[in-house]
Amino acid sequence: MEITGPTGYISNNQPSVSGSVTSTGGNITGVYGRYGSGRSSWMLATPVDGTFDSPYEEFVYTVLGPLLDGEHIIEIKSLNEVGEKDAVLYAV
Ligand SMILES: [Ca+2]
Repeated sequence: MEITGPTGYISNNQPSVSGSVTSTGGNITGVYGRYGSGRSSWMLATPVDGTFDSPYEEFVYTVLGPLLDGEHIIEIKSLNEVGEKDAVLYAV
């Protein structure tokens, strides 16, 4: 499974992370994001094509509320049918 997305600093206080996931272990069943030093609960990202149901999916994850200025970590994970997980961190 691979996750790609933007890197670097952005100026939006309510950032979105977008990217794509390719699974070699069956269909993708979900892509989730969370953020913050205490880590919010995992929230389902939005599938660009409407449903997480195939081996390749594009997603968009937007944080729930505005972030304070400064550096924040957004964590993205994906799950597939055989239970494999992958995760990546973004600094914004
Ligand atoms: Ca799909």
